[in-house]
Amino acid sequence: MTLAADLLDIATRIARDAGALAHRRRQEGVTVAATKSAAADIVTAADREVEAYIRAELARERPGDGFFGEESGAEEGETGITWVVDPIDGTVNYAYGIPAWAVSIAAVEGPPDTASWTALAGVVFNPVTGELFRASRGGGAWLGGQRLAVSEVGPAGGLIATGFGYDPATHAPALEQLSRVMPIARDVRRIGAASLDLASVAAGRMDAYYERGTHPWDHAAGALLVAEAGGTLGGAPGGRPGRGMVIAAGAEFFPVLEAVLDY
Ligand code: LIP
Repeated sequence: MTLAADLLDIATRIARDAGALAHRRRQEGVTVAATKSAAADIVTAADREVEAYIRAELARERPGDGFFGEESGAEEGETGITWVVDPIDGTVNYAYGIPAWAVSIAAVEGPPDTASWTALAGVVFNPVTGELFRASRGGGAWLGGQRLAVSEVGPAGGLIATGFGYDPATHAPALEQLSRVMPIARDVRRIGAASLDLASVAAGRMDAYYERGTHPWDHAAGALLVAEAGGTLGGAPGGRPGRGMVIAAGAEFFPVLEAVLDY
């Protein structure tokens, strides 16, 4: 078994168990534990518990690896592999009971920085629908037994997912940008979980996704899904996905979207 396949197996098992735990906690009732960057940016007790569970399981399976998680921070490892984890991506959906949230786990090689890492394995699991999207470097992107491929955009334009983030200062420019996107869009979706938006692009359910302000744990696994499904990814002009921007689409539609974003 290759290293990437081995890491994918570990991520898959842990994401399933972590998702089941989060789902159970959701059914018991959710409490907001704290706010983070803004009043709308919340963390629930379940986010913390589920991340602690994932971190402990990873430490048991692969003791020398690094860890980079949304709720409990970063720890360098000594193997060159870092786990990038969002225990509950789409926390606001989770808190409201909207069934669009996911456990996102990626294993990356190299410095734990979106500008230079190489993603080896990634899993995005929605415990409510039971859908588990997975990819390993060179091994394709999969949903169950179905190999995923990005879509080709028809004459009606792209079905484009986006998000607006929690920083109010970015909302006016984001809306202005959206007005430039509409002419190339069949329609727009704001689902509220970047990992699921990216998984949807990989599965051809969405033609494209873009968003500024997301964190590495929001898009690490999803970006690998898109790449392994034959899609194109970008960030700041000419760069890789990062805080400044994440764009994901099929090869033909990518430059069309990138041009109108004009960021
Ligand atoms: C969320 C993202 C979403 C974005 C939100 C937030 P969280 O992640 O998935 O796309 O619009 O601002 O970053 O906070 O639920 O893990």
